[in-house]
Amino acid sequence: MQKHWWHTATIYQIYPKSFMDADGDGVGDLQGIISKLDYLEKLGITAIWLSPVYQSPMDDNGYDISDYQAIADIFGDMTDMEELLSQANQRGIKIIMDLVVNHTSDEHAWFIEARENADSPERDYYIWRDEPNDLVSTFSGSAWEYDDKVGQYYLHLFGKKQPDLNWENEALRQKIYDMMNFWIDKGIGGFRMDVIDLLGKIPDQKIRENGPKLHDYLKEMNRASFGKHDLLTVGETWGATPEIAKQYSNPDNQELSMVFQFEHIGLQHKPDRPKWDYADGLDVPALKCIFNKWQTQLELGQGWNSLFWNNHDLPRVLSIWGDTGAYREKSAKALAILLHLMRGTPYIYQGEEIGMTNYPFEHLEQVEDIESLNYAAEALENGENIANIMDSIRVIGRDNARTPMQWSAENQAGFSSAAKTWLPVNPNYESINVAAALEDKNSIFYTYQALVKLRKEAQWLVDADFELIDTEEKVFAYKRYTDEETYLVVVNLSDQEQALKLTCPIKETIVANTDLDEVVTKQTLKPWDAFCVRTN
Ligand code: TEU
Repeated sequence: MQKHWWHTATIYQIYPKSFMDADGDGVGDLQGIISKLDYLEKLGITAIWLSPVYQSPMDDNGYDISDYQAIADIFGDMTDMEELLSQANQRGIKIIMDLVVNHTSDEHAWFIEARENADSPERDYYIWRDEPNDLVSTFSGSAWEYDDKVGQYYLHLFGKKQPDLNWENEALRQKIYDMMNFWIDKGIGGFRMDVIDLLGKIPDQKIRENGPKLHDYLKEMNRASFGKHDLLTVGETWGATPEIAKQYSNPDNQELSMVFQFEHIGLQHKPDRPKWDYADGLDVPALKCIFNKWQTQLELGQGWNSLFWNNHDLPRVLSIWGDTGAYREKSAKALAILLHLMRGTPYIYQGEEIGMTNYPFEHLEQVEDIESLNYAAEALENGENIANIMDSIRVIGRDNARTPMQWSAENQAGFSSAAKTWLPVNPNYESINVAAALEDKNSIFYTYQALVKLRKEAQWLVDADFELIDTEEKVFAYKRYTDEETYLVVVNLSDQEQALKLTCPIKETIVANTDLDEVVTKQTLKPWDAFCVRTN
């Protein structure tokens, strides 16, 4: 198998509005990110996945792009972007851009021209129909919006201000590849591809994900842009199975490096229910089955996994699956150890490395996220009571991941000098912040730092096979083994003691959040105990 830099990389996701505000307007910006590169270098990450910074009316915080080759004013300008690239590269950090090409903003010049001029080439860049069908938007309501000027409906699988692009149009596809090359020429490290599995949609047949031409488009995109360079490409694919993930990520297919699969994230809500109908607690046996499937079915050389608990669309993992009370630090380390020692490329979402938690949202007025707001409006219309709606938003709404990064115990958590930030700072910032984490040698931060370093240095993390070990229900244990070595990873995913039979002698401790001697003597795991050892 050809080795790439991203096989041993850990990626750090930045949500620009919430990372660091340098100009004091209450919103994060590029200069803010630049000012924190030393911190990221200390953490040791190889690349930053930068959520969108392009020009945008920010209806969906930048996932609604009005110019792919310009920077949003609130974040800075192209000079700042170039400075970020060069300052990051000097520290050995690559920048992965977010590629949002399923849709544009309705304020993109293409859409404006498409609406105004029936004869323009741009008209066919979007998807128009005389009559809507019953496709619904991910952000509630019909996926079709009537346009007065055109006298037809356009498709929007997300917000009304996010019209879907028509990938059947060859000229449009070429424009996208040209835009990708513009960024590649600037020296970026790759692309994270927003809802990439929707590109092959056939709205008339109500096919959204995994349409028949999807992989042709990706092969074409690969040939026309990143294929000639050693870049990381990761597709966001909510509907991927291991079989589908192999189609994307098998090197022979020349499509993408890897995809984000969301099967484990599906455990956050009740089966076959909308995400708002969240599940109580973590179904550990189900989680084990899912990771076992992905780890064993994406064989080395035939596919590659990405590993994540968090992103900007998800609740904070500690709040939904970990512990935010007495075991906050321990459960954060346990979840990190579980994830980072599997095969794949791990992703850390800003604040995860210091154990940030959900925000205690109480009123709808505190909510910014379009998905949550549209859901609330629809649910209220259907007679749902506001307390239940707020309960769902508090547990699973996207704004939980988007409150400002907590840098210190100072005003606004050191994120901004503004009196009011775009989303409020979590009131727990006085104890949960970067400054405190850096001072404490036992903090979550240093466990992440150790895992990132291990990922760079330990070849077995790439090569070794995975085998799930049968244990107590709430214990997640697996082996990674090569011909020469065997590593054992054991994680207690509960706040109860668990029995453990350690049969092999420990040759070397790789990482642990607990006193291993005690575990061995008592053959018992304390709440949230986690470790990795080499057993031969
Ligand atoms: O997310 C895709 C997507 O489907 C999400 O809306 C997701 O399903 C939802 O948040 C989970 O409930 C991507 C981006 O990551 C997201 O931020 C964008 O809003 C969306 O695409 C549209 O670009």
